[in-house]
Amino acid sequence: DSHPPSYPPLPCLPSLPLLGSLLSLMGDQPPHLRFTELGHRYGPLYALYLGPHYTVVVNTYQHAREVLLQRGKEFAGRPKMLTTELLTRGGKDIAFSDYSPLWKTHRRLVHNSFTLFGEGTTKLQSIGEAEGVCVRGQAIDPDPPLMRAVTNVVCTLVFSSTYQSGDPELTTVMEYNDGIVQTIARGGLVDIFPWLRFLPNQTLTTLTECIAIRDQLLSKKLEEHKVSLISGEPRDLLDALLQAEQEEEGISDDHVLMTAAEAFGAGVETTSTTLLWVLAFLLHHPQVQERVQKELDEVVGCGRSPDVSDRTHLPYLDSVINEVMRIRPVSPILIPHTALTHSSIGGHSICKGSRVLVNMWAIHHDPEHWDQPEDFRPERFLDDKGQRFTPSCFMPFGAGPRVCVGESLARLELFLFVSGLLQRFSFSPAPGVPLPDLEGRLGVVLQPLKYTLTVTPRPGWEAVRGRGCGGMIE
Ligand code: HEM
Ligand code: PLO
Repeated sequence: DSHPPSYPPLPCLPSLPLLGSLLSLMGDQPPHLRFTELGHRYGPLYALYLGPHYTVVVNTYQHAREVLLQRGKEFAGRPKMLTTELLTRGGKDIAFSDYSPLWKTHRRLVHNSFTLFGEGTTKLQSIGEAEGVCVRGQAIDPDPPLMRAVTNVVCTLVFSSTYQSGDPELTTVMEYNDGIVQTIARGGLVDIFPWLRFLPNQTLTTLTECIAIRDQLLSKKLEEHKVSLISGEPRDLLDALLQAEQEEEGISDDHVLMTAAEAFGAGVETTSTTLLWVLAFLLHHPQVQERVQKELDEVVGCGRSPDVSDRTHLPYLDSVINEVMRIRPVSPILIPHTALTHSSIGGHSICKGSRVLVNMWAIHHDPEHWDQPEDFRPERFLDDKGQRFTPSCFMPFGAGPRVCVGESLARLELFLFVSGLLQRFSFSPAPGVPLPDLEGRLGVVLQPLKYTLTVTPRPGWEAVRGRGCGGMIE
């Protein structure tokens, strides 16, 4: 298949030498909304130039299925971008690594290790209790305590360590992480025109500093693990990777570090962001919160914490989590894909090396597939018997060869956190403070803007402080 198939080319946005179609993208609108709107003007499948890079934008479920599933392997490449090359030491990770044998190995190792240490074992069971979030009735910013709780879970799986609130190492982790999130791969100009790195550039300075702090912390963890590793008895993901380094060809310390760091970064950022969206929507929809709590009271009661085995009996809770991931996908345009060979989408030829952006936002808001897509309606994910129902055009984790490796872990974590929180607490808007903005801001993930809320222990849970809770204030 060395020749492009002879199908008609795609409609292409107007483009200038050097700049490409960047003029059409200028404005305040975040890319996922802009791409959706351009789809209304040019048709749902079109191409544009991001600087020199020919980029295809996919806005419908049909075409996304071709790219991710039917011809998933042909579109499983990743472009090289300056910021992610810096972050991953030249693609020695999973998410930003091009299609390669090592990418496959890393996926398998992370997947197996999460199955071993996360899902179905006791390591995660206890998070509901250990990380329960406590408060007194004043307005608080839910971000730091949620972030700490989620960081601890992921830290347990990756490094076997947990942090008390106020631990300086935890503060360091949260700070460098935030710095990376603010500067990495935001469709920023240095990723389009790498020569801009030779001019003074605040994004790159911040990113480089944060990466240096991350590297120092990681090297320490790596050395500690190397000393204490017992062959055949991995304690966590880092052990599993180190063991693979000894047994398999081609894995270096750099690969181990980058893959562990990425699982850590992805685990923390995505889960905490989704939880913030859940709480933001519950503040707007108090009746949804009440219905989740009613379901929890009936199925779990208040004598014990919800655990994995309750999940099948809590379909409404699941539908709320799904509806949040539909209406505000944390990764609205996934990660850019590239065509590894000449291929086609929707009967149009796509040349090898083309970049492909799958606009999951447009798919999750497509009126062809969703009735009143802008409304928050968890019942979409239930059938008429109140049982789970998942429309196939719901793909918050992507699909195919590049599907999120953390999907089942993420789902389990979201379930344990949301059920644990709503069993014990009610969340309401702080008096006199506006409801959270629901537009959000697109960085490397789609985050809600900062907001505050009040937390009230539910009847029976007033004395919950002092029972090992994480501490939402204090
Ligand atoms: C990739 C979503 C949690 C690790 C992805 C992609 C999406 C996604 C959309 C890109 C798929 C593509 O490019 O086609 C989410 C969501 C999460 C979540 C919505 C939680 C709500 C996690 C967690 C981990 C993780 C907990 C932990 C390790 C990864 C990795 C990739 C990835 C390593 C890259 C896969 C590859 O390129 O082969 N995720 N994710 N994610 N995710 Fe997640
Ligand atoms: C988050 C900040 C960390 O310091 C580094 C990091 C690693 C992996 C990235 C993650 C960040 C953001 C969310 C990403 C994840 C890989 C897959 C995930 C992009 C940058 C998503 C949602 O696609």
